[in-house]
Amino acid sequence: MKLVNEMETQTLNIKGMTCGGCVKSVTNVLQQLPGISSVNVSLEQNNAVIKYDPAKVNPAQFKSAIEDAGYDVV
Ligand SMILES: [Cu+2]
Repeated sequence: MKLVNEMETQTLNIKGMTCGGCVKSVTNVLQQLPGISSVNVSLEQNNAVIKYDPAKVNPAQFKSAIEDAGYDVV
């Protein structure tokens, strides 16, 4: 029997996004990580909802990717 990997969802609050370009930057850096199923970044809510495969990526990588792009995770 083959088990499908269980996806997990994490929401991160982000500080420093001011426009659609910021949303795109954050979305892009997160999508470049391995094991990402979907990324939904909201400027209005200042957050990112990330669906990922915990076998392929460590959630700590989300924070450093966002910070490397110049934003803060709060
Ligand atoms: Cu911007």
